Amino acid sequence: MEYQRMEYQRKDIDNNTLLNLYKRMLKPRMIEEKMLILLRQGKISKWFSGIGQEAISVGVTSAMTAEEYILPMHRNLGVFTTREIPLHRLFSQWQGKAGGFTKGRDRSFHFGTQEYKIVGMISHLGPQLGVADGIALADVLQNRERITAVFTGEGGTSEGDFHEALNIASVWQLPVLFCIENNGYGLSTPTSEQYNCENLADRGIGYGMESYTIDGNNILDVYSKVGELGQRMRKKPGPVLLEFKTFRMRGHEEASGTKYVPDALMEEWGTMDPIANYESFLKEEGLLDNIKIDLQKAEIESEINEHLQFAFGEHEVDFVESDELSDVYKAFAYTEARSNNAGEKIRLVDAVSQGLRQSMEQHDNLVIMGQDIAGYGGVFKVTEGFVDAFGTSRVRNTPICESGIVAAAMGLSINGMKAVVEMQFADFASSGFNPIVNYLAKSHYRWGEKADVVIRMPCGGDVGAGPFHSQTNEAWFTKTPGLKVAYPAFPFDAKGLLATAINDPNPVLFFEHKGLYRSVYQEVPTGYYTLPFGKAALLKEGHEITIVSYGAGVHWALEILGNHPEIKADLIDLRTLMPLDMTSIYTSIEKTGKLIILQEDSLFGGISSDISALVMENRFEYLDGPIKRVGSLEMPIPFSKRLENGYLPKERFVVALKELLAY
Ligand SMILES: Cc1ncc(C[n+]2csc(CCOP(=O)(O)OP(=O)(O)O)c2C)c(N)n1
Repeated sequence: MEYQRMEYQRKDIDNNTLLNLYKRMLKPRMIEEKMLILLRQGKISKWFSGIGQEAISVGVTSAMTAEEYILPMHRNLGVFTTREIPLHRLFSQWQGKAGGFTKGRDRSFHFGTQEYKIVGMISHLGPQLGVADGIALADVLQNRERITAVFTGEGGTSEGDFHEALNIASVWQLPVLFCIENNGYGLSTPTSEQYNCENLADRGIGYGMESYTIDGNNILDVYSKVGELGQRMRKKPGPVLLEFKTFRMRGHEEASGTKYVPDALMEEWGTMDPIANYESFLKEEGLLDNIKIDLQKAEIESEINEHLQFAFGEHEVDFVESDELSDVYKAFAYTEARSNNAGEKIRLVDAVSQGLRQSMEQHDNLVIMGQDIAGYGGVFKVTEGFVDAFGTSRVRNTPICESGIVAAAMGLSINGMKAVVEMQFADFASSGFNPIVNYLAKSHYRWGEKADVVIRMPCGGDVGAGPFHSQTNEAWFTKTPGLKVAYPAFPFDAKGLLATAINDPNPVLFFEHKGLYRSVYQEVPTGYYTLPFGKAALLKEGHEITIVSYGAGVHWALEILGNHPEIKADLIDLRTLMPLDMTSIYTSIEKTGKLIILQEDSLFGGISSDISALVMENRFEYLDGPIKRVGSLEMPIPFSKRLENGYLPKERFVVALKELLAY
């Protein structure tokens, strides 16, 4: 085929580098050609092709230093090969074998590796853009002169995550290279149905950032531009948006074909193949001839074959339940810290604030992020005065973008820091739900990467705040393996559990009941201390019945028991919901034979249902009556006081308690 001659400008690039760039593009191309054969033979399951887009992956990666993070997508094999990952590891990864990067737990390019400073995508595409922000922020805070590059297709730019990540990077002036690979189609959707502006790079103006449109098939344009930008961004941090124009020469994945792509377009882009054109250029420069090309190809081919044999020889991963379960969380050895200081009587909100402040003193790599948390001190004033103590680098006001900030917290963790994110109200975690349940929760299981992030969740009703400022949404998270969930009811617990949550490298959702913030007082040691997760507290002892609750429910139960001294009950405050202390519940049931569980949230699908099921399965023979669950009604939480009282379970609880006692 005749190749359209592309304009190559070698500038001051030496011959060695010119040839290296060629070899680096050839390698992913040849691997892909091999994979297409294996796919037809049924030896691999799926393939997302980057054929025709190699110049972007190779050009960007070659212009970066080995310690700088890259966050690639599903068509960026050239990133992995340019970072010189041994091919057999990639082959094992694609075959789901143990020698890959995920022990068979995730497919294709869905993995990261700290060793090669690559953080792979999750399927949801967009969240990794915010992760790049966090990685870059960690570099800036630790005065490392580095850039971070993150990739997205043009389809992915339609996600809100794209907007959030670019906006954050610009507001915070983070050294992130946002690389859009505009390859014409997102699955079958052409660009005309994806966005309505001429160039995606033009969006840079709206975000207040520099941006460029680059011929993504021209390796020297890519390499030179990224090299030049990188040099500047390392010295003077700030984001840049790059739109690489290219084309997807094969189907979205191999099975889906390209019927919907006009032939003329395929032909036109076929003449702009990044490797064939570059080959012609190197021949003209006198650096390459057919003999050298054949030699180069033979060398790569034998490397591919040798590594393929190795990967094919590896065993399939066996299912060992304990191995799978033990990798869901990073191992964390709880160490107890005690405070011998005399206590002072403080409110729950003060205890959270104190705990957070003392953790900031303990960990100088801890960063807090949230809306209005800096000078203003947060809407509940938990971080009041923190800026004076720790500065605005570590106590960061954020734009209103929960998803982007949760993703950025993950990026901080990947790059060696700790993060606490304050949701202004727990209700708004829905806007950051995707990265919490898909990114934070699954990273350790997928590729062994911790998510050292605590998300503070001011939650709860009985405050007359209506459907969007009163929810207690812990059940959204207790359902998701990989997350821990704390829900203290008292100042002493809140302070100690928060310190532990921050020490723990796993993601923790930390629920703080707004109704308790300023109504519950307790004597709390003034110094730093920790409390263990998974240990419930037995607040009252009695032989007639076991009451299990957490959060505000504990106080409702205490009030009712206070009004009814004739009821002899064990009252268990769970304190953390994941891990859940079933042992304390079982011990109590063995004594009382009756169980009632009180939760503030609407009943269906909540933790009380699981506690009930577990007791039925494991302590049925001790029960002297049916287990009772009491929760709010199956409806959104209403605003006006009478409606809210009707919704909440407090009054139904007394009735159910008496019924069960009389059973
Ligand atoms: C949130 C989400 N929605 C939909 C999909 C399904 N999906 C996977 S890739 C893709 C197309 C992506 O297009 P683009 O970002 O342009 O990248 P390209 O595949 O063209 O490289 C779609 C729709 C997904 N993975 N995640």
